Amino acid sequence: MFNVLKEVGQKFRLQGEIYSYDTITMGNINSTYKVTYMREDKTLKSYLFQKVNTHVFKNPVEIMENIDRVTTYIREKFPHQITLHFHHTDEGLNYYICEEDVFWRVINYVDSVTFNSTEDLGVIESTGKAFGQFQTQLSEFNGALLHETIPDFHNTKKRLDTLFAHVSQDACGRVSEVEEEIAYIASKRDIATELSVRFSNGEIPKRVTHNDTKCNNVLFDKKTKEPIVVIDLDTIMPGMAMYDFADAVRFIANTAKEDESDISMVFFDTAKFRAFAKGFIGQTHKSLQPIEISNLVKATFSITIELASRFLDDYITGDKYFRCAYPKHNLVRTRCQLQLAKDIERKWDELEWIVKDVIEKI
Ligand code: GN1
Ligand code: MG
Repeated sequence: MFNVLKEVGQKFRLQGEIYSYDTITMGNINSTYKVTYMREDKTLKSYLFQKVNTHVFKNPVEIMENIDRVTTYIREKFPHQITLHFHHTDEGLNYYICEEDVFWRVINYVDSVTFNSTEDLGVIESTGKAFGQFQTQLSEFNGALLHETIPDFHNTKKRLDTLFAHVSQDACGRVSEVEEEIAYIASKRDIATELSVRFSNGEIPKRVTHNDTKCNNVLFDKKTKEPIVVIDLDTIMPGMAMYDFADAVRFIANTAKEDESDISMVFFDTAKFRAFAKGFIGQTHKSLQPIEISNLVKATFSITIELASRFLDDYITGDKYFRCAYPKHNLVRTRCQLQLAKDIERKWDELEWIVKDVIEKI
């Protein structure tokens, strides 16, 4: 690995010699390394080297163009907002494709802390603020300038159609093992796909969205615990604002890990939901339309079913998309997300009431 990192560092004209490097295990798609250089004056400077998964991101150059447009826009319009700094090669590109067709990019490392989970409602509210602010900062950005890098990424209707098509093919002979899961998803198919259908019909505004709003995609200041910057801009595309809200609470309000195998530990925490809603809606209530605010809970349920379907689809088609740590990892992830969806369903009325209450108190 050292030699590869060295070659990549040279391409991006980084100064000094590699002093140390570590693999960062976060993320289910790309591979990330933190590489620290010692410069001539003996100071240390760290970078993130990322190997982009081109099986998932078929057009990585388009992704880099999207990222460039969005970060440049934010930097120009909000000069005090810290944005990610991508390095350029001699050819002026913010990526480097090495001989084996591996796609690399290099970002300045920001000294910070991230949370995979937290009990701190203040941090959760700040996460909501950070994603809400990201949404409002881009509210006047022309979405037509962005490539749809993964078409239909959060098109829940298409995701479920794909799942059921693969269920009938049963290419890996795994369907009999997951009949219960499939039956539950089938019973929720209409309600979970409703918003995506209304979005396709043009009833729901098309906005520039982040599309992967897990709380570990916000960097926080180590001391003040204030958000510094929203990261992981790979999936910035036109989409539904409420799905950004939804994916965030799906992750942050789960009392267990996203891939917890003991599903008796999986619940949807309403206090965490409230804290995130307070932060997010506080930022966005002026720019979002009533149709968006009134569907936040439905969006939360829908995206949870969608992710369960994506994990399940990957499981029955042979685990080609999400990185798996063990053979049934995608099945475990599916069951965990379905358990969460069931708890969201049970608490639906209470969650609707919380959204109303949060809005009244703004
Ligand atoms: C993937 O790799 P990561 O953690 O950034 C996935 C998201 C899922 C998430 C589930 C491009 O994101 O959509 O919500 O896993 N990203 C892509 O953990 O498919
Ligand atoms: Mg991501």
